[in-house]
Amino acid sequence: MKIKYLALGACLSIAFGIAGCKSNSEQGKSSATAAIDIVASGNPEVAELTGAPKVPAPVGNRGAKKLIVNLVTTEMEGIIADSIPYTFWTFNHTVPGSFIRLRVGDEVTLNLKNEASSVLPHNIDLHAVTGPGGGAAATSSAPGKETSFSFKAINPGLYVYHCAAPPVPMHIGNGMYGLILVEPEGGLPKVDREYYIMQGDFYTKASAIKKGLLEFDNEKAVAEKPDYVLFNGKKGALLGNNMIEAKVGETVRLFVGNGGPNLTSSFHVIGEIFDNVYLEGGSTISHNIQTTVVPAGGAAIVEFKCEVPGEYVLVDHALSRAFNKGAIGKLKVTGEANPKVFNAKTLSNH
Ligand SMILES: [Cu+2]
Repeated sequence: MKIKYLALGACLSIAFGIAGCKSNSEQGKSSATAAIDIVASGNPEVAELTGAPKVPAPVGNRGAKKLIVNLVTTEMEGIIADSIPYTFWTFNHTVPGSFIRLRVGDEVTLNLKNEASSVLPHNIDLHAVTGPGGGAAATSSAPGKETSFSFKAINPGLYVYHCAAPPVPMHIGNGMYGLILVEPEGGLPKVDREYYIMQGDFYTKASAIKKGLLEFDNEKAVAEKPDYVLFNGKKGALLGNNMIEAKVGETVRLFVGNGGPNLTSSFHVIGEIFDNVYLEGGSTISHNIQTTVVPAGGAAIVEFKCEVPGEYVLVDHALSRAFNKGAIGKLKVTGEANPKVFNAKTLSNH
């Protein structure tokens, strides 16, 4: 009798499990389909864009809008580590490129200008875009030229964008990537602090043109053996005076992306546990996660409350990358000690 009930229970839970899965996937598709019919109102406005680790203001409760996103592609010298210059290729002069923040139903006109001083054509493939190449062919821009296309954001999530001009690994390897967030209707839940962090792997060799300058090394890239693995395009971008900050009692949300071009990140904050992770930047939220996978060309949103003051180390937990190649940063949490949660005791030496 008992066994019969157990079997019946198992059958029912399997049946409901399958039904649940089905309705979830259908839900995702139908919400994207429904988003096509959301009316974006008002005159077009220029979108607020920010450089890492800052993010634009949350969308909150606003309706869908018409937005203009202006991006410029550049080839420029910057510092990769310890005063060492490197020829970066960028969106809006920074690595990663500007953070773009939308809501579902927004209608975006994306203007891409390739600076006249560029040597090569550039373009943009936004993973948030439904359409051929994510916009890559539509935005292919020769030096000095500007292109434009429009799209409607129909799937919520945190997405990577990158240059897709050939050779693509070289354009990405030089820093041509960034994040675009599409918030759901009503916005993401409010938190106290939000930051933009993007990992990338860099392959370098001495420039033949200028002494001391480093440039992209294709052989190392093909072998997937980077010299640097960095957060926000520079060794120490999140260390010293550049640490990100929070106070005890605050909730922190990190928008974490990985430009690659090659390595998958094992993103971890030493001494913290992620209360929430939007897995792969999508709509499934997992809880109590120690380390989350951020694939090349992918993202994750992590959230945690800061209960104890101190310095928390952000790493790619493939730790040689953190301690030998630069994938390390810090979050500084200030405020009252919280001995109920953490209490360090000094013992005598006897
Ligand atoms: Cu490019």
